[in-house]
Amino acid sequence: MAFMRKYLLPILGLFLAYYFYSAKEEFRPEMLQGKKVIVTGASRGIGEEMAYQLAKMGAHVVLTARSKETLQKVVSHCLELGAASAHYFAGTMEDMAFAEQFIVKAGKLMGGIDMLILNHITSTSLNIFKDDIHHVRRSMEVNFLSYVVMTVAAMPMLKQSNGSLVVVSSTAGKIATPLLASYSASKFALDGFFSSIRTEYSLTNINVSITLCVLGLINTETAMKAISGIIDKDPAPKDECALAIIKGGALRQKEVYYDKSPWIALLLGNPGRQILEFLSVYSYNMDKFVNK
Ligand code: NAP
Ligand code: 4JX
Repeated sequence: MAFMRKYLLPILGLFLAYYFYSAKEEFRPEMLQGKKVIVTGASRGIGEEMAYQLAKMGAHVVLTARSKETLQKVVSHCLELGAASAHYFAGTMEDMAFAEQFIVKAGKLMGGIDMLILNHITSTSLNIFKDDIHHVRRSMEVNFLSYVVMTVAAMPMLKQSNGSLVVVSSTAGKIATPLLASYSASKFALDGFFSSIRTEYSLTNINVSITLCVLGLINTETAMKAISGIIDKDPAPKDECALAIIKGGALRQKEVYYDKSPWIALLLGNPGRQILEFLSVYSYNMDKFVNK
């Protein structure tokens, strides 16, 4: 009890004060003007919406997904909406060589990268997990491993621009979600990996922001088809969701919560985890790793 009164409560107080009173920068669409942005999974759904919003803000965009024809249409629409430039490279994120080469080519084409938005996922239906190991492997490779491969390839360019990495995840990457075990595992993996390297960057003075976007159910065609007849839940709109992701990345926020219910952000904020992460950092001596 004495320990709690002496240490834990003051720390919690300081932490909450910092959280609520630290000056928050306002988002302005001009922040994206002329910026060099990559969006994966951009042929439909939230990725397509993000491409259009970025185009309206005057960004340079390079898009990817598997379907060449659809990407061509999205790129044309981006140019109509005012993109500084718009290009695509089609390929599958099951192929790690494609994932890496895509980043190299996109970086060369734009002369650098300011923001990398990792958004694609492999197709997933709602099912009780029995024995589909192939889907577990594909989910981990497409939804997680390809994100890591692209991050590695983009990091020299993101360091150069003091840029932003944006990782699109889900509430299924924060809480247990029945019927979506493989998908949920791949989204939890994103949190473990990208939150850990975010702390490493902060401790070793690497100025690349990492934003993890925790989305609830969104009204994309894929999602509406997948839940039909199984879940009766009101989805949030994909255009507003796309803007929330871009804003979070531009403002260099650690996490973005976007869901129909405001309770999600409050309940998943997890002050226990934040305090433990904040405190654990003090036992590390990072001298050995700085500037390596
Ligand atoms: P979506 O509409 O199904 O779009 C998925 C995108 O990924 C498409 O552009 C698709 O294009 C691409 N893709 C699929 N397989 C691929 C592969 N093997 N290699 C490369 N690209 C591939 O998805 P969404 O609903 O917008 O979801 C976008 C993000 O939001 C995901 O990270 C998802 O986890 C997250 N999220 C969505 C919801 C929701 O309710 N919609 C909820 C929480 C989180 P091609 O088929 O042409 O390749
Ligand atoms: C069904 C359901 C219910 C998600 C987050 C989520 C994704 C999955 C499964 C959506 C796009 C899709 C197909 C709740 N949540 C979710 N899903 N919360 O990320 N779902 C569906 C729907 C992959 O491609 C509460």
